[in-house]
Amino acid sequence: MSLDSIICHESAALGFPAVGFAAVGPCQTFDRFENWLSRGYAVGMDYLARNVEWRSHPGLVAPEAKSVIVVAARYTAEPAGVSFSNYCRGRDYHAVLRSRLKRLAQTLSAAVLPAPFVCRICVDSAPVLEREWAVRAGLGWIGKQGSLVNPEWGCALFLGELFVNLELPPSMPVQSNCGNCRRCVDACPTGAIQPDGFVDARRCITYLTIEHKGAIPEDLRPFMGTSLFGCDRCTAACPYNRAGGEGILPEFNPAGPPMPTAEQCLAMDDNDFQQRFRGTAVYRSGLERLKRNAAVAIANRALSRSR
Ligand code: B12
Ligand code: SF4
Ligand code: SF4
Repeated sequence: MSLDSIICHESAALGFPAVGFAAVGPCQTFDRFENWLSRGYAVGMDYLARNVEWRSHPGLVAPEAKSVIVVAARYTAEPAGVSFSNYCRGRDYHAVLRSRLKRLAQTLSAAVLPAPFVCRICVDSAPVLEREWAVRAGLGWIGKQGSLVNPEWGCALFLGELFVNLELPPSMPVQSNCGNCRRCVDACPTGAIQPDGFVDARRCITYLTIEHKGAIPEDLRPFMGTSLFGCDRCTAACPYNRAGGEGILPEFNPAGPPMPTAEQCLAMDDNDFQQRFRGTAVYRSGLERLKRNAAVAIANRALSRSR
């Protein structure tokens, strides 16, 4: 079997419904990233403004890499009627994708023997423009809300990469197919999605509930509704998302213990928080922010009842 067939076969066996390859080279949209930063859209995510030029070429983070293997893992896009985004309602995707990519790397290492195999795994863990690499590896196109949209699976996807010292045949690019649709743009309550496709994180509920430190700006609180962690609105709106659970990894299966209500979050102590959220994406953000979000959600609910 050829190396690319081995990778495709093994990726599917590891539960990645989409995989593709791109040759390592300069990033094509680094200027877009710099433009996004210069407009202040990264707001309190200081780590994005550090070592900015590293994102301009993967060779700076993985010097021996010749190709990048990009995989996508599916999570559910179906509205669940809870205030936690679907993407955090299972195990932390960083750990889940990383451990499966390690297995893919082991398979590859054995397949290329006796040649040396060098690789770097990335799941939002290195200064890499992951969406650009997903487009270049033929996994889909950038939708109007800024997400990678796969024609078969939609946009409720996590991305992960393996930078490898192997020459792999680059995948065919996929043509953008949003057409006149603008459901995601219309679904965004805060106007965070700009006409040129940038997301102004200062107005994005995902940023505000997960990354933002300190109080939520008062003018944006009403738009959060009852959101406690993340926001699915622009993802869930996309007609390319597939119904049903096909291809969703068991770790991301939302049929786990019920998510707490805003009142239950407010009543949590550190111990309760650790018990409920250790190993999930919520854990990274901490109890203090969750309680802050819960207070906003409760106030919003009270306000909407009194109207
Ligand atoms: C910072 C960040 C955020 C910020 C800012 C988001 C943003 N749109 O910029 C906040 C906190 C708001 C956020 C929110 C979410 N995020 Co986020 N986030 C990131 C992170 C760490 C960096 C993104 C970044 O650099 N943004 C700056 C902008 C300018 O870059 P960009 O969005 O990557 O856009 C590039 C492409 O669009 C490219 N491009 C545009 N057109 C074209 C055309 C071609 C041909 C090519 C080649 C490239 C290209 O140009 C841009 C610059 O390179 C990445 C992980 C990573 N290291 O890449 C995850 C990541 C983008 N996030 C992800 C997810 C899942 C989300 C949420 C859905 C989570 C949620 N449910 O709450 C939301 C979606 C919000 C949205 N509409 O984007 C996934 C995306 C999966 C996907 N299907 O695209 C990533 C890749 C993490 C992962 N490993 O899975 N996120
Ligand atoms: S995640 Fe929510 S707030 Fe952010 S761009 Fe999408 S719809 Fe708007
Ligand atoms: S909702 Fe429509 S415009 Fe937005 S990404 Fe999906 S197809 Fe494109």
